[in-house]
Amino acid sequence: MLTIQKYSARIIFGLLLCFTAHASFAQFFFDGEDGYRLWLRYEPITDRKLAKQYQQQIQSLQIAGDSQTNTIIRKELHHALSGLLGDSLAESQQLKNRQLIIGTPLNSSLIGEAGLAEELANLGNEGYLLRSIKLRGKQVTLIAGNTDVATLYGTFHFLRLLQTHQPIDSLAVKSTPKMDLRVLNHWDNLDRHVERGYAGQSIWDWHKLPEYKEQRYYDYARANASIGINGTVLNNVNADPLILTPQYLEKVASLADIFRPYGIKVYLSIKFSSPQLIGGMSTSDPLNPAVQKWWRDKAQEIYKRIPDFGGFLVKANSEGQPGPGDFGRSHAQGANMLAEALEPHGGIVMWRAFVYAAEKNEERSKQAYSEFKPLDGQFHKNVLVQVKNGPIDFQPREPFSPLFGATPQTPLMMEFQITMEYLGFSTHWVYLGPMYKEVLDADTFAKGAGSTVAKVVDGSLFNNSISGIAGVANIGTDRNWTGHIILQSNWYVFGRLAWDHQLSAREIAEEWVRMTLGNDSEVVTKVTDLMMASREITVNYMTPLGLHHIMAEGHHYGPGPWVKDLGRDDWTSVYYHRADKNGIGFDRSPNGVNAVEQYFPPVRDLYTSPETVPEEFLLWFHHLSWDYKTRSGRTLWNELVHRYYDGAAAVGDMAQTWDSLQEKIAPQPFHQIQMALDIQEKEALWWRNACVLYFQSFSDRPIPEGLEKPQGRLQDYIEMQFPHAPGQGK
Ligand code: GCV
Repeated sequence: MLTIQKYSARIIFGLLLCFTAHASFAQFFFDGEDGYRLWLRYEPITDRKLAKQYQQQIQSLQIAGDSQTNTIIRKELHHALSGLLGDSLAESQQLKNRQLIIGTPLNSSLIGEAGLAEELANLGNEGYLLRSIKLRGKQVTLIAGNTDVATLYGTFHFLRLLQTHQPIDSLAVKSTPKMDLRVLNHWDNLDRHVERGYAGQSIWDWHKLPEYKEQRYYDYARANASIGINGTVLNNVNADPLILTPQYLEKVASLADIFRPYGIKVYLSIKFSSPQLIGGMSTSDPLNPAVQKWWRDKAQEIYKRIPDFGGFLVKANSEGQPGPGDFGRSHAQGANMLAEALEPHGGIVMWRAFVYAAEKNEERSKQAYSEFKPLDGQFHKNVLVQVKNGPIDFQPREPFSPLFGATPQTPLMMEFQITMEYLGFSTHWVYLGPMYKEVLDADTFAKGAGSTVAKVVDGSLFNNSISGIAGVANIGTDRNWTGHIILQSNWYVFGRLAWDHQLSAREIAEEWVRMTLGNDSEVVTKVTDLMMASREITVNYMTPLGLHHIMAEGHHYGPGPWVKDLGRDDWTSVYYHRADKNGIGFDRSPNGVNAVEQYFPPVRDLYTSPETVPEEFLLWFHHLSWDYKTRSGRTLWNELVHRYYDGAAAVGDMAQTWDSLQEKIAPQPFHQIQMALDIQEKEALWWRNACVLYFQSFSDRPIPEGLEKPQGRLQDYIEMQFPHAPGQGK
């Protein structure tokens, strides 16, 4: 019945669209496709031949064990298979032909018999095998791992194959995660405001916890488990000390209980001055024995409530946050004090390297390296230093941070931003897979060629005993979780790359499209192509050729290349682009602030000269004349303007391609994405016009031939105000 209603609604919608402009009818359609189900939709496989093949290959289930995780596996499989194939499958504890068998060597004798002992021995606690084999004369499919959670991961892998219409008749998959810690960082405040969040409020309803457990918490855990995310930092790095009070720890424990069977550990951001703020102490000096004891006691209190608590994330001596520097101590001394408190319980410290201070008198991009490189070797074993992908702050494009590769004795955790602080909030279609890959695949040359950032982060380059990656979440209470359905793919690609950074951005995009928008080949090809192009398009209309940090001040919404005269130079735009009548760009070569010296040769040498630096970083590392000849043969001015125009025009093309898919995408997602593209098109033009007019006021050169004049007056752009733009820091 529901299905009939759904399809009639689609037909009526289609008819109406024949007569009506697209913007006016969305509110009438409730087709259930509101984005809430993310990539776990399990829509019926309409290719009957394929559905039949799957049905023949899997005729019954045998799921070993009765732990909470086993129950989750059971429910997920029944839900998924009845959605995909229209039938729920019977479970049987007897071995049958064409059975799907799921278990560990401990809970399933069949897994023990399957001759997989050697392979299982190398899988660790999270890896899994998917195998098509003959067992006691029966043809079966196995999902095997050493733990229940590993088999949950294997189950989601198996379901992904079905959702993306892959063959399952001769499976020989072995999969282990490349990083140990695969963690989301929520910048969520206790009042539910999300710093740099654009998808509604925080999903944690602290007020109603611990008793009231929203369905969303379980669905969040499911979604994370489906892509292998195994940790979550619940609160903002600009931390509220109250999170460590008994009142809040009780709430944290209730979330930890929900997440545990999904293999997800809970972590907390802490305020370094908590001993003073909530402990009644007169100092938070990490070398003070009473302070050390306070943290030891606090750790004990936490582990009593949450035996598998993950540990602490710390933003210290950064952007006004307290830290060990306030007491004349180093970052290592601060981190180690916390590490000692957590160590007996198996917890870890993720200590952020995002530090820069006005009084340092050193260019901002260099400061994290200068601060942390000398501390290499001084951190305890259970400390990871968490480094943002680039040396400044999650810009649309940055070179990789020179810290990657520079600290052989200190495990470095990658910090990516999934939320779109500098990339159009939640209305710009920007798939971040290519950006994450660009950074992970970059070669640091720390130990010669092939020393990629990914190998630093996964611990293989320096044989670190622990490794990790964090993504600043883009999740909120919006029905579709991320404000824009396409941006769900950034949560997805983060998790998939955290598990296996060797996957390509394209294959992950395609997988996501198939699961989220459908397997129609035109949809898959066109949407995947749009996703793959989207990041470069945005770089072009926002910050081409290595420009950076030219967003509006504070909220970072829209262009603000004119921003100057703030409390600190390195918060302004003019500090970063340095446009004047002679040219534009930041000279970070040896003739300037010499940031290139922080990279290993030959990267250093490549970046040193404008002739050899990759053009996408030209103005990041060099200040060049407006008439400098770029690789296209155009002058720098003309090339810059062309990039802005190309970027803005490409959004119009994206919108057209999207429109061509109208018949093939469910009405709600289609319409929502269409409306977002309208906004993006408008804002891309805003970026183009404002930046070109502003930089023209220095270059004093005409708009290149063949391009229309930018619309509007520069002064009007400068005067635009958005006091209530979402996501601002408090
Ligand atoms: C949570 C940038 C953001 C801040 C954020 C900070 C950080 O500066 O604008 O909102 O604070 O990075 O990563 O700590």
